Amino acid sequence: MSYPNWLSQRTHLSGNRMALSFNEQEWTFSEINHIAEGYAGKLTALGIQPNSRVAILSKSHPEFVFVMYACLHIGCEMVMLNERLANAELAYQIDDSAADFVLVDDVLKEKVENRDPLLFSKIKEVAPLEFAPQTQWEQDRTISIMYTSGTTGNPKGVRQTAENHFSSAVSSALNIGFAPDDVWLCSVPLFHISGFSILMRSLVYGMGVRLHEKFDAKHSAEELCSGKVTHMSMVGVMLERVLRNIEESEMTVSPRFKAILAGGGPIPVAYIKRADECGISVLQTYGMTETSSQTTTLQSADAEKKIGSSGKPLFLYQVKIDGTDTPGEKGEILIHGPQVTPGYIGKFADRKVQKGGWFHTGDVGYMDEEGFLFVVDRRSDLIVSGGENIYPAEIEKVLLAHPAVREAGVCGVPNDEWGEVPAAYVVLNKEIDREELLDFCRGQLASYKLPKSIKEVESLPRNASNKLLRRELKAWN
Ligand code: S0N
Ligand code: AMP
Ligand code: MG
Ligand code: MG
Ligand code: MG
Repeated sequence: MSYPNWLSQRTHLSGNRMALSFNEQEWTFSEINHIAEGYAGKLTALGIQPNSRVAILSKSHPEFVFVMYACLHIGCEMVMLNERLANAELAYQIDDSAADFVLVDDVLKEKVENRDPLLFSKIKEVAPLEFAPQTQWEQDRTISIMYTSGTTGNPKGVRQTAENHFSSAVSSALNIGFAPDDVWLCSVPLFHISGFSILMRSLVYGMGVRLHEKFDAKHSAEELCSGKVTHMSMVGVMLERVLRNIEESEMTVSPRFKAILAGGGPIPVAYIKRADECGISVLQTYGMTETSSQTTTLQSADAEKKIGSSGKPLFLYQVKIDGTDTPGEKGEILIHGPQVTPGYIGKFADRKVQKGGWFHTGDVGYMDEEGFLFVVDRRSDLIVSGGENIYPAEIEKVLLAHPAVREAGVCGVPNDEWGEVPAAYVVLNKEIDREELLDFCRGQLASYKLPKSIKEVESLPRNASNKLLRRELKAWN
């Protein structure tokens, strides 16, 4: 099975509609398609071909979108790099993905030294070769690869195919609805599925995307009130900041604004109530990189009576609780549907992602009598800080590499701003200044992963087979 090239098809069907807007500039689908074809000719001249694996590191601005759409036209697999990561973390992903090319926004070039990056400025200067876009996209074509942290401390590269993205976009529209003049505000990162899925919806629906280079709560609040946008995706901390801006200003939310899609982690019920007071409907969603964004979403009509729930599965999807059909009984959340990744790449390429046709999320939840999903606990030990995932093992590994550290244990602790943040406990060989230890971590970990506290202890809680008991660490806080 194949799809027609989405960019070409979208241009053919609704070329005059607004595709992208950034600051004061706007591009229609015809314009963006033309620009993307131009970039594709340049990338072809640089040696990029169908099936090339291309890692991309960029800030959120139109050029990033042009480059990605050019890669779509050529038929590349795009490895989406997180600009917040430390150089060592990026190097791991570039190596693990065996990327043929690394395309880099000039302002981020220091992050990928010695990687022979193709800078955006260089791409722009190249004389293009003759280029004809692929006409058909195989359903199982890998469009994007996103790294998600893993229990062992080694991130896993998740494949997201054309079918995954297509079904995700269609299911989202069947749930949320869609009108031709909808505009989705994107200030979540384009390298996460939260942001990338907005581009996929744009191509599939012919919907406009309003792009912000960086999340700025005041700017976002103004957009919600100006009537320029109809939807916005957010994680909890963003929602809180935007609400505070609206509450503290004279502004009111435009009647044109339809909904906030809120996910990436639990959304405190208090935020949803505050949003309601501001006249904003919040659609709470449960999804992940492995499911190309939403799997369940709570309709605004159900928001009040099912507050705290992540809703029901979208039309094409199924969710069940492992080992039980009894409402209220907790267990691992299992997912089935065309949005589920076919698997990982690199080190984890052989790992089976489904058992008996079901993707095992590692998250714990229950269904109520009416089939609404409540997520009660995250995959083992996963810390979600402001929508960014952190596994304790990533931090422990780095701490242990320091000669002064004999043992290290990390767990998540509740935090008002970020939801949860990492806290570290160390057994030392010799005295060391906390700041020195943090500096050591700083070179190897993204700054959001730096432990918010490091406490020295005599020993760490372990079971009979010497396994670290992170749950007990948690209780120490
Ligand atoms: C919340 C954000 C915007 C905060 O970043 P901000 O304020 O721009 O920070 P900076 O100015 O860059 O840095 C200032 C200091 O703050 C630290 N910091 C930044 N972010 C974090 C963080 N997350 N946790 C802890 N600290 C953080 C910096 O390190 C810096 O510190 P110093 O000064 O010490 O260096 C930003 O974090 C953000 O964009 N978060 C959202 C990320 C995201 O989108 N996550 C979702 C990932 N999940 C998915 O994509 C699957 C779910 C999904 O698809 C979805 C999710 C949401 C909505 C819809 C969907 C959907 O299904 O469609
Ligand atoms: P990622 O793929 O990196 O975005 O991580 C997805 C993980 O975030 C899920 O497996 C959950 O652990 C967590 N998560 C996402 N949405 C929710 C939600 N609505 N409630 C609780 N946890 C969530
Ligand atoms: Mg992740
Ligand atoms: Mg107000
Ligand atoms: Mg050591």
